[in-house]
Amino acid sequence: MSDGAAHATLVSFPLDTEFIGARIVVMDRVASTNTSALRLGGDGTLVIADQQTAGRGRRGRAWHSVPGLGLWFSVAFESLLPGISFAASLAVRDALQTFCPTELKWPNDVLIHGKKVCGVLVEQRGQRVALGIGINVCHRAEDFPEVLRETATSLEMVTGQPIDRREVLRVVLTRLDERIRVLKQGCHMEILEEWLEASNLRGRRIRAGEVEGSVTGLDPSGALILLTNQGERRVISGEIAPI
Ligand code: BT5
Repeated sequence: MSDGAAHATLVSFPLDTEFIGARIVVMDRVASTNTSALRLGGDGTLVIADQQTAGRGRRGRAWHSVPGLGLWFSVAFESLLPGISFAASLAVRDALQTFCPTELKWPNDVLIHGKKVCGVLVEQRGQRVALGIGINVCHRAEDFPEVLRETATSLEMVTGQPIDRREVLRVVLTRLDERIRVLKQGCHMEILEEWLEASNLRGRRIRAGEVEGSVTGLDPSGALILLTNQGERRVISGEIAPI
C-alpha cells in the first residue's frame, strides 16, 4: 500500500500508544478505511485516508468524507472488544472537549451544539473488526452537501479558529488507546456506565420508532433499556428522539 506523499504528514508525530499503530497505513484516497482495515487486519493496524470515496455509516448510509477537511480513519482488531464503540465516542469526546464542549448521542455520535461532528462505525467480518471514526475538522458550512448543512458541523465552524488535523488526531488516538487498555482489562461495563452518565440519558423520556419510555440503562451489548407502559423494552438500533 503506498503512502500518499502529501498526506503521510497526517501522522508525522510519534504515537503515544500501546495498541494503536502496530502498523500504520496512510493513503490519499480510499473507498472506505473500514474496508481497508477489514482487509488488512492485524491488531492495532491504523488506516487513515485524506479522502474516502465511499465512506459509510450504519445500515448502508453514506459518510461524507471530502479531502483535506476531516479525519477519516479505522483501527483493526483481530477479535471484538465489547464496548468499543462507546469507548471510541468517549475518547473522541475527551479529545474534542479541549477545543469546545461536546455532547454524546446514542449510540455512537459526538455532537457540538446539537450538530454531528463525529460518527463511529464498528463492523465485523468473521472474527476481525474495524473501528471506524470520522471527525469533521476544517469544514466551513458550504463544504457540506446541502442536505447535511442543518445537522453537521466541524471543529473550525464552532471555534472560529484554524485547527490542525494532526493535533486532533494525536489526541484522539492517545485517548482511544487508553480506553482500549481499559476494555482489554475486561472493564466494559464501566465504560458503558461512564458513557450513560456523560450522555445525560438516564431517566429521560424518549421515543424510538414505536416505543416510548424512560431510559433506565444500557445492557451489556449497548442496547438502551427503556421502561415503557408495557414493561421493560430494549432498543438495539435506529434513531431516538426526546419526548
Ligand atoms: C455514522 O453512521 O455516524 C458512522 C460514520 C463513520 C464514518 C467513519 S470514517 C472512517 C470509517 N470508514 C468508513 O467508511 N466509515 C467510518 P450513522 O449513524 O449511520 O450516520 C450516518 C449519517 O450521518 C448520514 O446518513 C448523514 O445524515 C450523516 N452524515 C454523513 N456524513 C456526515 C459528516 N461528514 N458529518 C456529519 N454528518 C454526516
